[in-house]
Amino acid sequence: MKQKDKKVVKRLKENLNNTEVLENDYYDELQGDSKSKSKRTSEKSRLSLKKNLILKKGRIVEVKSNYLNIVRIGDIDYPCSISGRLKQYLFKTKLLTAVGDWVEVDFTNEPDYRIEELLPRHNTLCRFSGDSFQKEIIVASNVDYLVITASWLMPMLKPGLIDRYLCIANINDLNPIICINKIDLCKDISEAELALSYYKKLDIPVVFTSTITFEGIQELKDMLTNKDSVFSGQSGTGKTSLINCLEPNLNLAVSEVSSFNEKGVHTTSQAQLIKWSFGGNLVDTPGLKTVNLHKNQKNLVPSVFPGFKDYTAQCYFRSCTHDHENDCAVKAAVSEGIIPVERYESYLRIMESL
Ligand SMILES: Nc1nc2c(ncn2[C@@H]2O[C@H](COP(=O)(O)OP(=O)(O)O)[C@@H](O)[C@H]2O)c(=O)[nH]1
Ligand SMILES: [Mg+2]
Ligand SMILES: [Zn+2]
Repeated sequence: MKQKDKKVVKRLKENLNNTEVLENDYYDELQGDSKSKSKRTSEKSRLSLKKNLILKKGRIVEVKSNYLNIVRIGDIDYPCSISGRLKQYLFKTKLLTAVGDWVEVDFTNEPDYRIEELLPRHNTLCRFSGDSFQKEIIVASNVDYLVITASWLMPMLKPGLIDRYLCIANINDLNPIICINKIDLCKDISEAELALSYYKKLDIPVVFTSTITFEGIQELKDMLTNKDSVFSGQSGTGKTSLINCLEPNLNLAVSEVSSFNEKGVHTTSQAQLIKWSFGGNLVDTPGLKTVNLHKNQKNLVPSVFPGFKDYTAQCYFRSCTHDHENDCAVKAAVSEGIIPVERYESYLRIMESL
């Protein structure tokens, strides 16, 4: 154990003097990414679960703080605290729980509702704190779709940005949907089809929409029905308009709230799970503009870049970066015209930026 970690463990032990936790458990929590951490937490917490609790399964729809979570059980939202037992396993994460988490709530001391168990997360959508620590922050968990929102014009379609979001979707285990909005501004639809053909060939769902002519709105709604989705994309592409179009009654404060208010004071702008009337949920995440690729994820990009997966296995070097290496299946596919050179250049730009 590193000296620095030893100090942290000592301090944590002092804070938790009533609880029995193995030193290894502390060390565990200092390691690994949020996803594996949450899995371990869930496993360990189950081992020490108290008896005779009245547990009901629910889903976190809002995280107000580490002390107050809103949990939806059936159709009712309950304010819940987190049991001390659970906290001890989660101490190293900035926020213990995330919107979208499935949890078990104890009703023994009603109306003092307490989260006693965190069920394993299927996936987590993470971003990295802006400060120099670049700490991983879970924006939401158990999300089905990342709706990558771009506009045909104003702002102009940037396939390079779509590539970046597709990498993020792959890394986070989210299913992508590419939504090209403002299609009313496209004079010739075959141009748009051509621009997106690479992704369509990869079986990534692409939908062309307009919140003015309503083209594609029903198609998008059908895709999102009974699923949990998060919209992400450059500002001005029409995310708020699309959401209000899908759910006119919502009239969202779809919050592109920056994390600083006018006075420059930091406001917590947490995610929220909002029910669609047609089934499923919208994950409204004010901070999602900052979802980004982290430099520690650079080694993943050669395999998660859209369309590269099948080639990566055929490269001579197992950790081929498809750049300077000989015998590279990706570069071969580019020279044969199977992978468009624009996509390959986009890949190189992403790699260079990390
Ligand atoms: N032409 C056109 N403009 C749109 C469409 N959807 C949204 N807009 C406009 O694009 C601008 C940005 O929309 P907004 O929903 O705020 O984008 P957001 O920043 O991604 O949430 C607004 O002026 C909208 O009126 C569309 O389908 N076609
Ligand atoms: Mg908006
Ligand atoms: Zn290669």
